[in-house]
Amino acid sequence: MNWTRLPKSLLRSALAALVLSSVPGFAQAPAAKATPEEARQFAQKVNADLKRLWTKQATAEWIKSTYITDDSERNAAYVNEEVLGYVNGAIKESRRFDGLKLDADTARTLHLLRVSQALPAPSDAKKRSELATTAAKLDGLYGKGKYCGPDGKAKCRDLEELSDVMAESRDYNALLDAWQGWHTISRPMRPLYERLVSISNDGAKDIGFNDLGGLWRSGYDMPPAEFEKEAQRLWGQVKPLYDDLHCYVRGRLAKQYGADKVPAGKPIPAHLLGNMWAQEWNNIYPLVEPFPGQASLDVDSELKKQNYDAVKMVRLGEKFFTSLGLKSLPETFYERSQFTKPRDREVVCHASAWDVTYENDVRVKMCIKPTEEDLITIHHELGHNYYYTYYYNLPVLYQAGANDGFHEAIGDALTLSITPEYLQQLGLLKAVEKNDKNLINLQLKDALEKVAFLPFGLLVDQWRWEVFSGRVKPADYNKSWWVLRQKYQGVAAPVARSEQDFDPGAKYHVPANVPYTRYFLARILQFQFHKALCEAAGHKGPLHECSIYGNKEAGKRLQAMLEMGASKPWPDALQVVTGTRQMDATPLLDYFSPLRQWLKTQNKGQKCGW
Ligand code: X8Z
Ligand code: ZN
Repeated sequence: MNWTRLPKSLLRSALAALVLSSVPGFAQAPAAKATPEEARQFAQKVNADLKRLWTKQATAEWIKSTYITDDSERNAAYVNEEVLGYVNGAIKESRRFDGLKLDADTARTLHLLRVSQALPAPSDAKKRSELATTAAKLDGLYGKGKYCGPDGKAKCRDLEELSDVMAESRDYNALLDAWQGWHTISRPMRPLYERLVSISNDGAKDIGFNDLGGLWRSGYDMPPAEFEKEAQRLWGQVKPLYDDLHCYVRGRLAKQYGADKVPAGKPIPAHLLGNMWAQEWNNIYPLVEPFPGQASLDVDSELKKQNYDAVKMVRLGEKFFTSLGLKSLPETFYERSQFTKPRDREVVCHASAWDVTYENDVRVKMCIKPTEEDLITIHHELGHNYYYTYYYNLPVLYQAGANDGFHEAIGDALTLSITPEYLQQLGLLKAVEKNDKNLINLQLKDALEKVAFLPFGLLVDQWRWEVFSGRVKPADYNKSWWVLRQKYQGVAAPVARSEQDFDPGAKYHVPANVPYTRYFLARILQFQFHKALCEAAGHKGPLHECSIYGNKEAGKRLQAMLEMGASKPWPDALQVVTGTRQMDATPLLDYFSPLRQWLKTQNKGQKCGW
């Protein structure tokens, strides 16, 4: 969950921030004149205290997420209260050192402390407790969400089952039923979410931010307003490519479902793209395959045929990392992880990676199925685990990504090296001849995952930032969500929506309060990493042909960045890998340049846009 630290990510982010103030042991008001040396000692003590407290918290959260009961929820809530109380007190006490000239590490540590929580609570104990309960309820509503048919009498289906329908069905009405069904689970979240926004905004103000969005945007080593512009700049770089992909896919969907259902020049109905949130479109590849009849890119059927089980898939993922000269994961990783969905209890299936003790007690929590999508997610999660495993010797406040987008990008960057040749070596694909048609097929398949995601990655927090700032009022929560989904993604709700609905809540990270811009950044950063690692590996030729599999030089370069954690501003970490200090979508655009040209010819004469 944090995914920059789930455990840190969700934990620290969402929960840890809950109990903010009034902590015994921390002075509430500035006392005697503080010195830089005191600040240094204070930072050290906070790191030591937090390691103990976060370990306690991650332990309780792990148990809760892998065994959801009233008891495990209550147990986790107790610990969260304790941690949140401590963190709030620590932030307040740290203000004694405002204005002092501190050494770089102390200053950075105190800054990281201040922005470490995604859900800050105000000082008022009653509000704090309401916030904690509200956050837990929202989490629970999502985790236990099920749809039992329009009349409530059908067999109840959870998100995993409904997502299978979204991925596999080509029946317009079956898709609509699954989509509408899942979107009913978030209706009861609306009043809770409204309270969450109001109280956590108070909490953010309490520690000196304009609102919670301002706090979230302060984690990027630049002023929040500048970061907002930075995100828009990156979006501007990739939007033309997204628009081309959108136009082509819409044309193909019109052939499948009819131009009355998918009209040219209009947004695409959100339930036809193979994914509950239309965030990644890889599941509809067979419908949009540019050159049918070419070599198959279907890895799923081989995984099933060859009886790949979860552990075998995870070992395969780990082998990619060790092929770069990175170390093996500790044996405890295999003993303690949750790889598959247990049959006898409720668990949180949304994939996450953890270091429970902040000392290399790394784990993943997943409900793995033998699909290519899950194989990719395994690499994504292992990217988090490898970050953990290389920075766990740092003080805990440095045990995080250079920024949260970095943490999300590591595993993904490696998956860009999962080429057809690599899959052939593994026996997961038949030989794919190198020719233009195969290349376009492959690039389109990649783009359905990587490029299609970009606007969604951006808009989730565009919506929350507006909600937190008060520009969007509760009476317009749902309307404003669809305005943004249309504006950025060019998708529309397949049936009329109203303010009875709360569609943002049907996406995990909203009720779980996990910031989302990290995934947008990661989709861009991973191509920068890939390009730089390919250069380190001595690759010559087009970027899309590079695989760093087995290359130790690339591994060394990556390791150097992982070991830094959050100890330096992110441009320093980016420089270690890429030699540059700016986030930049040019490598992504280079990677997809053959596809881009092909899309342009395909779309000629089409009515693109929406
Ligand atoms: O939540 C995740 C990961 C855990 S950090 C599975 N992702 C986002 C999502 O599922 O919405 C990865 C891609 C985007
Ligand atoms: Zn992640």
